[in-house]
Amino acid sequence: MGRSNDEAAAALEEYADLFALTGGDAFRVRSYQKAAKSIAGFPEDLRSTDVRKIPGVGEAIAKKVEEFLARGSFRQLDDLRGRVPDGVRRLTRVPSLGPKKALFLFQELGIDSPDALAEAIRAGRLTGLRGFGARTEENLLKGIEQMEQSGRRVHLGIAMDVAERVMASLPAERIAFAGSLRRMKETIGDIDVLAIGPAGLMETFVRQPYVTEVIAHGERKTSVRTDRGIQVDLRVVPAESWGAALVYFTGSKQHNIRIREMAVKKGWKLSEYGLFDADDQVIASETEEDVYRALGMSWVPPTLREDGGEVQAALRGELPGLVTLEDLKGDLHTHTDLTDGIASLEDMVAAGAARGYAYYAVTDHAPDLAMQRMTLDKALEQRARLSDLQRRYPDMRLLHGTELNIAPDGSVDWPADVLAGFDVCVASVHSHFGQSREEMTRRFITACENPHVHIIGHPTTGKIGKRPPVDADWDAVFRAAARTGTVMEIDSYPDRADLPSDLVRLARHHGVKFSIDSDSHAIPHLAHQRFGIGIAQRAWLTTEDVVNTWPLERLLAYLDRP
Ligand code: DGT
Ligand code: CA
Ligand code: CA
Ligand code: ZN
Repeated sequence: MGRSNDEAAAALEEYADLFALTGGDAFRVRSYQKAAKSIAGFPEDLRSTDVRKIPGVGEAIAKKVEEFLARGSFRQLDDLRGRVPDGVRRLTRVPSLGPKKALFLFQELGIDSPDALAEAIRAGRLTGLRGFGARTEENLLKGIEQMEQSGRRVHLGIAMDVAERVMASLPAERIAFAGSLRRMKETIGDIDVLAIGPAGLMETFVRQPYVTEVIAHGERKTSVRTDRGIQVDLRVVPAESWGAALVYFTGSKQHNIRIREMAVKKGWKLSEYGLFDADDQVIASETEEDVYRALGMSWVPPTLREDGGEVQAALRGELPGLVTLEDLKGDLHTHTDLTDGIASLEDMVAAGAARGYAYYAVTDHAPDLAMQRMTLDKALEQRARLSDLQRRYPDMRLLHGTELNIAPDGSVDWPADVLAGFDVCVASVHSHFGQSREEMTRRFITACENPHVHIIGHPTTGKIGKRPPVDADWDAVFRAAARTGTVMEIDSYPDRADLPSDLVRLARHHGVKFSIDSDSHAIPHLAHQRFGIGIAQRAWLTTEDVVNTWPLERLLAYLDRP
């Protein structure tokens, strides 16, 4: 996906926000949002396509996009930016606030930024206002805090995009990313790139079009800010210490400290240049394997390097055989344009087949998410189309599924006899995020106990930098999931990353199984499973733990659909 797609989509989304904020027609707001999604998910670069070919892009939007491509903005956007202070726009992004309330606060109380809102809540200025109870105020404060914390960190999808662009733009002899990105953390503070020569590499780097600011410019280390906000540190390292540098800059800091202790115990020194004996003679430095082997350990996969027991396991030669992308045999959570996806059933299925899957589940939304206008008739019609399509794909089993909504009391959309007709039922929370911990826990347990619910989708429902995870007693939820054989999803969509790896590890401890799904709303999203694999590896999962690595028969038996 070309970056002009992402940027144009972001501009349209901003325009939709501002348009809604200034009282614009809700139908048009939706059409801008839809077009933004459509553009972001369009597989070809905008600059080499006729924008009008993209679904959801009519003449008026096409003109705006073309103007955006020509000069980085469009007239109507400039206009609205002029009318709404920047702080108010940031205010709309406070999780659980939303544009209507944000504008109300701005007009009635002059609150013009997230900081100003926090201050007003603490000073009790919102007390007694309609729609702002004590629980709401508490959630708003939590949201503001979360926004500040994650403000400078970006999700893995953005960081990976930037890193790949940086690496492709530099004529290095050897280049790789390290740091939290290589460890596949859910959020990334800055991107660390290591390179070997040639002379002049740093000069080439600072001249790249994605560089918006040069923070530090040296021959060994250069740091820049990029047009996606995130900082990139480029380090040029000597060829003979490539392995030691990779170990050092991959981290984590805690992992480094742990292995440096081992070196010290042997009377050695470990640095970014190598492992050295007491006489400063190099013992190992060229490859990571050499360094770990000299310390008496097997090579540790980067996703495990968090000082979570991996060093002890590597010393004993007992590291787990981690699940890999190649192990995945299918996807159990995907959407089509019948609800909020942008590609047709036929196109999504073809894309799944192109990935070599043994099975592929279509799980469009169910009726309680009223916005999606789903009906039983539409679902059944889709089922018929899917079984027609099946004839074209002898090597891939098509599963007809649905993504149900878990109501506040834990019930789901359809009656049991309708649910029984689906091959796969994913059930997710899409509303009432602010329930108390007790209510939320009960809600999830009730959903797990429903014999027709196979998978809990994006369980914490958090969105990185946008919406905090819901509060639940996860130990109790995971115990219920293990007892009922309910699968917990690892939603690979990088702004969700849900479950996150720490909760996956906890769930695994309770005996829960997982499915690593893309939650695709467009064809390019299918590739997001690689981020879910990162989460799974960080939680030490093997193929035994992940149901969509299993052969079809075993999967169906587990889902109880022989
Ligand atoms: P981030 O950027 O916040 O997402 O996390 P990292 O892990 O990428 O951290 P960063 O960029 O500060 O540093 C990259 C790696 O360099 C880090 O994972 C380990 C190594 N490193 C940095 N500072 C230290 C240090 O003071 N001691 C040791 N042992 N290693 C360090
Ligand atoms: Ca970093
Ligand atoms: Ca760094
Ligand atoms: Zn969902």
